[in-house]
Amino acid sequence: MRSYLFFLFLAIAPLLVTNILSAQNPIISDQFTADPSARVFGDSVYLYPSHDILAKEGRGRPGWFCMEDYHVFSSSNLTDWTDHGVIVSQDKIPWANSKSYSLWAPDCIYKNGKYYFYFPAPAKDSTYGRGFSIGAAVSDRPHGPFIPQPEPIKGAHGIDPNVFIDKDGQAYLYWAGRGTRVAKLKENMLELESEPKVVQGLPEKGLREGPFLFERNGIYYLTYPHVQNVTERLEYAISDNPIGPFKVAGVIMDETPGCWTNHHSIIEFKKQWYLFYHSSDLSPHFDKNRSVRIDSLFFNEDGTIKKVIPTLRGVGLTEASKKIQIDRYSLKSDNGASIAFLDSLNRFEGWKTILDNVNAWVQYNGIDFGSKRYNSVQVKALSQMGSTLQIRLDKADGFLLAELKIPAGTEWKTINTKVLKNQKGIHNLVVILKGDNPAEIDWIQFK
Ligand code: FUB
Repeated sequence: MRSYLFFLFLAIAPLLVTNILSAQNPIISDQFTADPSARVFGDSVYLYPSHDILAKEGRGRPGWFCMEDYHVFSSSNLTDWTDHGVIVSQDKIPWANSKSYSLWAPDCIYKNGKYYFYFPAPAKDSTYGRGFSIGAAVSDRPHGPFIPQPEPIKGAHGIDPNVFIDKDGQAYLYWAGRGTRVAKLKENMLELESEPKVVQGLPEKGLREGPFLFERNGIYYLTYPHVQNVTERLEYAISDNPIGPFKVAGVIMDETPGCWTNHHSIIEFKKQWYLFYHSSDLSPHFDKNRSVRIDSLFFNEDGTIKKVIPTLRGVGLTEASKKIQIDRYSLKSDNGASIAFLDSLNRFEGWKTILDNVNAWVQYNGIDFGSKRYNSVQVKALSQMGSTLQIRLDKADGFLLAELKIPAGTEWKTINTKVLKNQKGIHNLVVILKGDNPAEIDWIQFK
């Protein structure tokens, strides 16, 4: 009976810690997340990021990276993310230093009915060598529970593990450790089958870390953050072989202002390619507390990758019946439109849009009205002197969907207004300030 209850608990544990988040960029807004390794398992995307926390005396090294555990998140639409809770923590890894607060960038892969989660961590004693070792934890399900192996992987010293399984079933482990390294993995996915080799053909100068390999149409893309100038940018090299030699092919994403690191993964999901990366949206003045973003990625005819321009809007559709956070805009007017934190002391509260010039606007793309009837729209807004907003469809001079008056006051108000025409399908929205009095907007929602 006791063992039955134990297995029942294991089965329902992930449900108990589930937390559903709805987001644009950054996609996780209730905690810091970094180093995103995204994987498609079944018809969902699973996200295995690092989990940044703020170091303080007695917990990590203040001013530096600080991570004590890993969460896993999943989504079937790239907009609504479920947090399945902690899957591995530093005090549960038999070989790791339980006080290092250095669980850096992980990865996860599926093989023969099991999910293998790879992560770097400093070992608790020198038996395993100095610096970071790479370990694995195994589960029957993508969201765990994951059981860490008793020992790290022999011969894999460094950070940022990434696993690729080729069409013939051979698995390769890549990592960063005195150069970008690669070795074949044994069938058991837990031991190296070949001596680690330094990958040839990558830039010689400037720090390189976070390798991520994928294959498309017979081309092997080795993608990596690299400090070519001042901070990391995402670059790639190509080969006809997963172990190279590679040829540098270009830049995927330029340096991100305000965040020294970048770290990424690339997946194809429902016939679209996506780049997962990180920035410091929720911690603009301290770039060791990062946040994961997603943007679409496109290829040229010849297989080269088009540069990705980071957006706030991110990817996926937003249902009209949900709170539409227009501060994650797709476009905005040159003058009079800006964003700010709702509460600078609690940035997890998110952002607001500020319109303070007549005719200033923001545009939010990809709202799904489906086939429901929406008769009214609600706006949470604040205007000290009182102002008028227009909501237009698709473009700044598009159909006037609603006009609403925000009464003067210093408190946030939720204003309900009739929608002038019922909408169906997918549209963009433009929110425009009419008159001279500034307005702040938290969200918009159709009823
Ligand atoms: O998150 C800690 C380290 O920062 C990662 O391992 C690197 O890739 C960089 O993102």
